Amino acid sequence: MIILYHPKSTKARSRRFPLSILSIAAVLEGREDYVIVDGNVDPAPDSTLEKLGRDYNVELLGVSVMPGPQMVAAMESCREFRRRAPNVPIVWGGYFPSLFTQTALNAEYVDYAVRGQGEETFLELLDVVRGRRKPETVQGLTFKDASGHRRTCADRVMKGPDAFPWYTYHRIDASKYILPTFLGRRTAVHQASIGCPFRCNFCGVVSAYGSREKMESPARTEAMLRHLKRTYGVDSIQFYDNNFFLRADHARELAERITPLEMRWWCEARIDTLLGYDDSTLSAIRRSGCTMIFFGAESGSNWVLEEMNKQLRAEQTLELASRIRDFGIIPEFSFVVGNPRDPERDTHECLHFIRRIKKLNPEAEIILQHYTPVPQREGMYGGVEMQFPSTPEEWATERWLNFTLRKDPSSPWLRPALKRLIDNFELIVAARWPTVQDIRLPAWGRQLLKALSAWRYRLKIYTLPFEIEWAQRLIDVRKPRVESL
Ligand code: B12
Repeated sequence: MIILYHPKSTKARSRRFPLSILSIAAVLEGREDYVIVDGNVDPAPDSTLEKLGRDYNVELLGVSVMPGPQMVAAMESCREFRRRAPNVPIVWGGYFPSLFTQTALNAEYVDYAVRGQGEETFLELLDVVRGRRKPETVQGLTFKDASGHRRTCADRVMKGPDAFPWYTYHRIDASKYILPTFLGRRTAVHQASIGCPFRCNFCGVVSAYGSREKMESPARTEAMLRHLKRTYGVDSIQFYDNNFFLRADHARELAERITPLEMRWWCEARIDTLLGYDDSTLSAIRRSGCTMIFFGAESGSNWVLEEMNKQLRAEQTLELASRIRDFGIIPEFSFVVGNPRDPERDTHECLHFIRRIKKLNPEAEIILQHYTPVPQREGMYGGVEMQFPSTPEEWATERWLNFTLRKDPSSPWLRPALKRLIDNFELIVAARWPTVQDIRLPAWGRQLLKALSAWRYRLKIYTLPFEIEWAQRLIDVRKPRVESL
């Protein structure tokens, strides 16, 4: 028996298909005896793991680990599982071991770390634990040898989604993962590509997957969505792709294929890519149900965009904000504010830029994040020198959890007053234009927030917005962005 474990990563109301584990399950289906344990659904996953360990001959525990709270849950469960079943090997896969391979292996309870795409590596690792193959021959694997030394095998060349079987939705209780959002009553998730061809130096994807992107064929995406609609009544989709659109012909074909499904959908895209599409392609995308697109605008200053290696100009963001309005697609622009080279200048320029966007397109939604360097394969830190933790336990401390969640990165270059300015500005913009994504927000709450924030926004008075915080608590405003679900 093989256990695939997806530790708790989010609250029940934000639960989505655990695609990372479903993709490993897909290659085991029909050939191996396996079970999926999802901490987002199972209220006591550690007892389930323990019971499985007792009742079955478990050959391998495969754990999916994303940086942040999921890593903490993985750490606690694995520690406990190792104590109760010391002979069962444990492998970690996902973004945490891909980005922090050595750190993951510094835990006594992690025997193997899988870097990047996991399907084939996991199958080959099964041969290793069954004594049929030497670990050093498995691409994408890092392991501890008999004397405890770390051995890193060559990287695995990534394959496109079409090379692997469909997700095994039938092996989980799908109804638990299909929930209402502003897109529809039954929203599901799908990822129709892997990797990203850009090399923005603040993003972890390039370190985990290299700088290539492989896309699913439009025919397969259509077939999967059709299956989700027919079998589970799904009426809307959130695409997880890091970069949903790469080529106009692909986007056009996909849009035409999925139009008859009448689903509303959300995705992430690049500003420059979309600007390159002609009007008829953008209309086809809209007709196919595209409701909102998340764009990493990152900054309103070209010197910062260059620093981030974003390969984008701020003027392009303004152009897109205005053009996309004609097609009825809501843009959601994300900014990373407080660049360490000159955090004051960056912040002020960025806030000014956001005001220009709002003038061009008041519907545009704004997300502000504090600049947080992302360790890229234990070496580069987005241009900043920082000492990162060397064990999962240290990553689990409050200081580093806050850092990972970008809540309070405690960056030495971000003065508390500047951080407050960023947070207050975000709060006031969010109140002035409450997001359409908040389906729980009553009309009176929307009006109250708008009324309280309008004068502040107009007069640029961002300090001490207590009354808005109070109103948000009163209405129980949450941050219901699809992106952060
Ligand atoms: C969905 C998602 C979430 C969901 C998770 C929902 C769920 N199902 O539980 C939620 C919203 C909770 C979430 C939260 C966060 N996320 Co997130 N998330 C994603 C997203 C969009 C998709 C991940 C996914 O499912 N991909 C599809 C699957 C098929 O791919 P995969 O996960 O890479 O899995 C493959 C391999 O990694 C490997 N693998 C994975 N697991 C396993 C297990 C085994 C045993 C093996 C062998 C292999 C293996 O094989 C798989 C198939 O090839 C990615 C971006 C992206 N598109 O990848 C960001 C991403 C992973 N998230 C990220 C971050 C930063 C976070 C947060 C810290 C953000 C925040 N500020 O709050 C939080 C913390 C999460 C937590 N609680 O610990 C970063 C991670 C990199 C980094 N910078 O550290 C990413 C890459 C986004 C980004 N571009 O920055 N996230």
